[in-house]
Amino acid sequence: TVDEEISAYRAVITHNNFYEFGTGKQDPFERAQQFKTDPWSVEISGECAKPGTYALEDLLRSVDLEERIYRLRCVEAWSMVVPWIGFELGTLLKQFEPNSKAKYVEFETLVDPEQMPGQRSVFSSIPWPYVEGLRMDEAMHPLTIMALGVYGQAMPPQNGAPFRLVVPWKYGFKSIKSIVAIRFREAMPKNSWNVIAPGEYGFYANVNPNVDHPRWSQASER
Ligand SMILES: Nc1nc2c(c(=O)[nH]1)N[C@H]1C(S)=C(S)[C@@H](COP(=O)(O)O)O[C@H]1N2
Ligand SMILES: [Mo]
Repeated sequence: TVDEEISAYRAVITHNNFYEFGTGKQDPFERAQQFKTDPWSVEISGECAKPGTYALEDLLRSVDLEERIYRLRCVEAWSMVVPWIGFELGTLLKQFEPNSKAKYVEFETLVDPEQMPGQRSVFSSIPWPYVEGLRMDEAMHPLTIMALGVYGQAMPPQNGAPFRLVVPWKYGFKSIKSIVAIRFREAMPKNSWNVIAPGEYGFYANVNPNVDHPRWSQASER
């Protein structure tokens, strides 16, 4: 829990960043409602003993769901307090038996231009897929969760159904949505926003009000 009031449900499900559905804050809410997330499979690869393509329901068989109330702070300096439903990422990753070369974990979002209008644009803002990554110890940290829902209900599509990462001490762009691939890597993954604007966004992206974004202050949040 956190020492702040939970944000309005309406705000959490209508003010989103999910560029696959457009760059406007309302675009994901308006355009993602028909997004198909069942069946869903996840490809596990890289430095581990049990790579493969797994159906989401098989991955979820042994996880314990719990509610975690976290701040989500976007690097744009707005934030929300969200009651997530999820499970510790570490409990999932251990199932695949990562080896000693697995220094990082890389995540990828679905690419499906038919369903995701933001991926159809010729002037597309991002090279798809959206990619994120964590150092292994960050991925195994008990505060790092995979979320399957908000406010006691299944994840709305605009918030990253069927499951998305939530890392409460990092800027929101690290918390990648609608994950279809998890890769154990020796090399540091090239995360999307670092590739797009290396002068503005790094890999670690830990929330720090004392370090301003090159174009705006991070001292406070809206
Ligand atoms: N695949 C994907 N994941 C994403 C994004 C995105 O555009 N695509 N936006 C990120 C950003 S910038 C933020 S702030 C959070 C927003 O999560 P929310 O819409 O649930 O508040 O999602 C992150 N995950
Ligand atoms: Mo963000």
